[in-house]
Amino acid sequence: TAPGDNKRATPSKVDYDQVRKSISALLDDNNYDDGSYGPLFVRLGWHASGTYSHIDSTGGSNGGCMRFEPESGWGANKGLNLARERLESVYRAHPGLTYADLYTLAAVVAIEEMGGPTIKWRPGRDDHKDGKKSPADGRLPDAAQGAQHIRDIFYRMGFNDQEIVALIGAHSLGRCHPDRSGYEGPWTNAPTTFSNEFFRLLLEEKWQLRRWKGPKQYEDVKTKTLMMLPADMALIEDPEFRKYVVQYATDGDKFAKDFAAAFEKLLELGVEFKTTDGSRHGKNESFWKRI
Ligand code: DDH
Repeated sequence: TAPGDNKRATPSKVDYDQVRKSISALLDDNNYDDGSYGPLFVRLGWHASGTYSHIDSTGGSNGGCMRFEPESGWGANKGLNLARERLESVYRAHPGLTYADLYTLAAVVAIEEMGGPTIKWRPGRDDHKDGKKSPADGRLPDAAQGAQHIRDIFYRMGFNDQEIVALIGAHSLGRCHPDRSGYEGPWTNAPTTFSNEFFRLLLEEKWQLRRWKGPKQYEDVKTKTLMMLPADMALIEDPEFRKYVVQYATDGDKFAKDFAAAFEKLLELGVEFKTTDGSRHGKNESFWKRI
């Protein structure tokens, strides 16, 4: 080989087990939120991917464009700069790793480390050099809206009602921050543990409008410490969504399994993987085993 050929490692040379370990080491921090960056990493992977439209095949996690304007400045992405900054050391330690792969793998590792299911993940996302290919703002869901809006947003990505409910079960994790979204508080009593608690609480607690100066949100009548967004309440108000809320509230294993499948699909929207057999979209089991 000519001198200099191997200066930059190719993605297949990246040791993704080591990348996973580097991400895991960044999760815990007693001075941050509930003691973990995990929920923020999950939101990062979701917002990187959730811009996809199957109508014109734009958006999605490929490109890693959230690190550039305009996506970095979108209201919906407020606070995610903290996740990207925290992951910067991982990017630097692994030549050949792309931001686009890193943002999605961070979400996968966070879910697994917080007790969630194993999610199939594979590398292959490219980084764009700027944010020129980012779609216009407005592709991520608005928490103030209801079932119709949720369907508009997620059908555009190619999801059905069951997948939508499973995905939003990620609100078992994390909390709302007044300086980011304007909303306040956690959904569950264990915001750093992946579980079906979000669905159980939706059905089992009584929810009332919170009286405060902030945006319209709900609080549990009993303790007033937990919250629901209007868009969360839509999952029990809409009969079709509610059917799946009931299923997942009673069967945590089914939720974990369906979530893993839907989240894997989410992270791959719009990504053209170059597989070893030359096919572009094919799922290549042996490739997964190698990473
Ligand atoms: Fe979400 N989410 N999300 N969400 N989300 C917020 C936080 C987190 C909506 C609104 C909000 C998903 C779907 C929806 C996570 C994961 C996922 C916040 C608070 C708002 C508002 C942000 C802040 O103030 O810090 C709406 C609306 C929807 C919808 O679909 C209708 C999905 C699909 C996921 C996913 O991961 C698959 C996570 C995790 C958080 C907690 C972040 C944190 O910092 O903690």
